[in-house]
Amino acid sequence: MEKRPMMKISRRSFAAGAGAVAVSTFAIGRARAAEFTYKYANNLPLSHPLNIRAQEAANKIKEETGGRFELQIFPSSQLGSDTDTLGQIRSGAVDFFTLSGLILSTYVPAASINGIGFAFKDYATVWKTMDGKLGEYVRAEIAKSRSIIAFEKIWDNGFRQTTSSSKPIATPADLVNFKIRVPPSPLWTSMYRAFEAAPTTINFNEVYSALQSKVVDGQENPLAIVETAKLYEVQQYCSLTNHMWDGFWFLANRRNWEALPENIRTIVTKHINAAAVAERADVAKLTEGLQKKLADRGMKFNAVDPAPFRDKLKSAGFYKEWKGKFGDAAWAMLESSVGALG
Ligand code: X2X
Repeated sequence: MEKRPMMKISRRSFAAGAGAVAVSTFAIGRARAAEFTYKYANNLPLSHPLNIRAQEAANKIKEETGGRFELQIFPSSQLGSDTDTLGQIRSGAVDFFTLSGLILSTYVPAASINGIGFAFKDYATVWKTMDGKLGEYVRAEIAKSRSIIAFEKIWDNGFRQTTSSSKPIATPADLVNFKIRVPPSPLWTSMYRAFEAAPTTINFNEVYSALQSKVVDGQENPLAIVETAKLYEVQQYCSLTNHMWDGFWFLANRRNWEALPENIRTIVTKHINAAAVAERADVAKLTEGLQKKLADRGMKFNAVDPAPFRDKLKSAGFYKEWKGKFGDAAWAMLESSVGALG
């Protein structure tokens, strides 16, 4: 077969050709820039299952929308504290935000109802409740705000445990005057006041340094947070109080959400809700091995009998106070799932 003559290319035409390739590549690159780039903020470390599943969902959404929609994830309170970011999701400066209902309650009071102390005894009850009527009720209350909406499936934060740099918490007496950090939420402050503790409101992005500098002696969070936020470096004791189950609503700024084409919203909704359900399983699996892992890191664990703590909240009028705040109908919905409280 006759060989094709080698083409003689002048230096000038080679440069022009290379330049053309570069421009077209750039142009293609530009062409691939998403039509919709939305910002999602959260307060958790990149290593937490929430961020792992969120990134997986973002990749699936980009692929299924043919590159039209890009979800940019900003973990670890990069765009501001929870309090700041709640203002940003309301204004639309941020498009999505995962936030505990108890912190959201500063804007939507009903959203803290799942945080009632010792309400949930296990995960089966949590999901029956949050994927059922009470979850539906809270999302409807969030929608009434007009500026934000919540996706159907709440993400798992977990059952909260009490950590300390000074002592184990074994009975309610150990909480008296205990300097404990709480997230910015009236219910959290109210519960620790009922225990006669000394609660200090601190956003999560400042918790590590507050514990390190002994501004507070303790805090309370699920083991997955104690691990991924490395709180074991500044806390020596972990008391298994299981005093609250907490979750993260995946919130959207309503105006920015409704500006998306319906077919894009359908794809985003599908993958975000699927990610929430997968994250729940991840947190449960991660938590299984964490007590041993954290003990190996030097944390001292103690089991806790919840009954005296519940009795203390009852005698302090905590349950009565919050039944009055949430109203009889919402309280009845909660008790129909978890049993009589207080
Ligand atoms: O602030 C906390 O303690 C955290 C991370 O659990 C919440 O977002 C409620």
